Amino acid sequence: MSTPIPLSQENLPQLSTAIARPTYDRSKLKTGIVHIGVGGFHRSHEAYYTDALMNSGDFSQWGICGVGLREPDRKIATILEQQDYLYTLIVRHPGGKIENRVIGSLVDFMMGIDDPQAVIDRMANPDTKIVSLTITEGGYNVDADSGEFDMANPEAQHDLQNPQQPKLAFGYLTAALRQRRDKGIPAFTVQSCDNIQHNGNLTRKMVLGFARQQDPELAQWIEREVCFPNAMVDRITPVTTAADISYLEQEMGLQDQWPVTCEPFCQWVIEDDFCDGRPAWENVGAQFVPDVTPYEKMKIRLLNAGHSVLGILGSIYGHQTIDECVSDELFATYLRQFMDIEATPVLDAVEGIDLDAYKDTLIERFGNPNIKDKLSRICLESSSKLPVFLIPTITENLERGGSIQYAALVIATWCWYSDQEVNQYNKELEIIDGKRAELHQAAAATRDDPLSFLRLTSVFGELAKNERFAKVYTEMINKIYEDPDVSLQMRKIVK
Ligand code: CS2
Repeated sequence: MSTPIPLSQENLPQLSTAIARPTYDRSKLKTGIVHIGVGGFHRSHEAYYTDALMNSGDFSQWGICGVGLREPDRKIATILEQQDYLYTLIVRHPGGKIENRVIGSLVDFMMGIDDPQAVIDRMANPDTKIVSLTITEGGYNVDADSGEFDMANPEAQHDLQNPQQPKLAFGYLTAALRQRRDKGIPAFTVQSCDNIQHNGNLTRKMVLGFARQQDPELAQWIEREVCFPNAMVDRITPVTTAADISYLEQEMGLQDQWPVTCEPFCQWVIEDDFCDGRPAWENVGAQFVPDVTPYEKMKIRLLNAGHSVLGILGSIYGHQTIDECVSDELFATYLRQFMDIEATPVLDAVEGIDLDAYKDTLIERFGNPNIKDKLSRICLESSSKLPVFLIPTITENLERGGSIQYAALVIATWCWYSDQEVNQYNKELEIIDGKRAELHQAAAATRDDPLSFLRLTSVFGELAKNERFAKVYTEMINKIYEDPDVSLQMRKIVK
């Protein structure tokens, strides 16, 4: 077999015809979007939609400049630069069909730590109309007790003292908006693409929380001028593996150092609230609606929470991936009943959406055998995810006297998981969580105090004080500490 062709602008014409590629002239692209957090999800979602729009003919002003704020972003920065900011999206269908597409909408990448002023200048450039973010649920710097911007974070203090050398996204946004105001340039839109309910409102709250500390007048200007649209984002995007890279090399003759694999399903529901123009993403499948609330709640409480249910229970049981979980009948039944009995009764109706059909689709998507979505990715940063995805369902069910046991078992299992950090076969779990030490410490005290884990109010709020929950949870804790085979408890719960 011949040597694979390295991905670059120059080599595009030589690629196999089985790989779709940009049909537009990338050299004509201006940077209209600056994006912080160029992970797999940005590349399978916003950059994908924007590339599709460019292929449809609307291409010149919406090129994307990626920004990395931290040292671990250097790897993607280096690879993208070597590949002229091109990468391959490998869309894997459940039946085995694969679509390969080189995405051309990214046109530049900057590392904040190398030259923060250059990033601020790029954001402040009048060509930039939108600064978008995927900084993960934990990246919003929310103080868990007050719900306000956490000024106690040393990086926030740093940004306060060093406005032109920020570390946090909020420091950058504030510095760039100040520059625009001072130069009479209209404000850009700040667009969150993270999985958080009312992600735009939260972003506004955090930007204003920081800006008020630094410059109250600027904060007033931001409040008046900047739009923060809320949006629901969706596309399952597992972590890229060595097998994805060698698939392209061996079967497509293409050498791409960091492609992205994803499922065919893709959804983006956005509130049409942009202060300096926007791409016509509706022409390539995005939906603009007056209020995203019901859509985001449905997605977070069913898809993301469903993932977490399988992720925590499946990890302890010894499953490796989401599709492996749903091909196990007990797990599939448990998931569906969690969705029907606990998540759905506390959801609002979504006009035009059949919730039963949505849940059927979710189970099909989770079952896609070609998307090997690892449970370690699902459980990554659970301490930021569960308070958003799962705990509100429990709290609302407690208020209305609804069922709580499906979710309670997940929390009790998470305690054992955090305490032991192995699965039931004593195999070490891959745990990446900013609160790992705190979770471990709280969970390790369980034998003396069964509620010790639940008393972590920064994660669970006041759940430990709810008598009904505490009782159900304690019984489950006792059982799991007797025998960590979670299937025994799951069998008792499913109907
Ligand atoms: C997952 C999400 O990480 C998680 O918890 O549930 O990354 C999920 O795959 C995406 O939200 C799908 O849109």
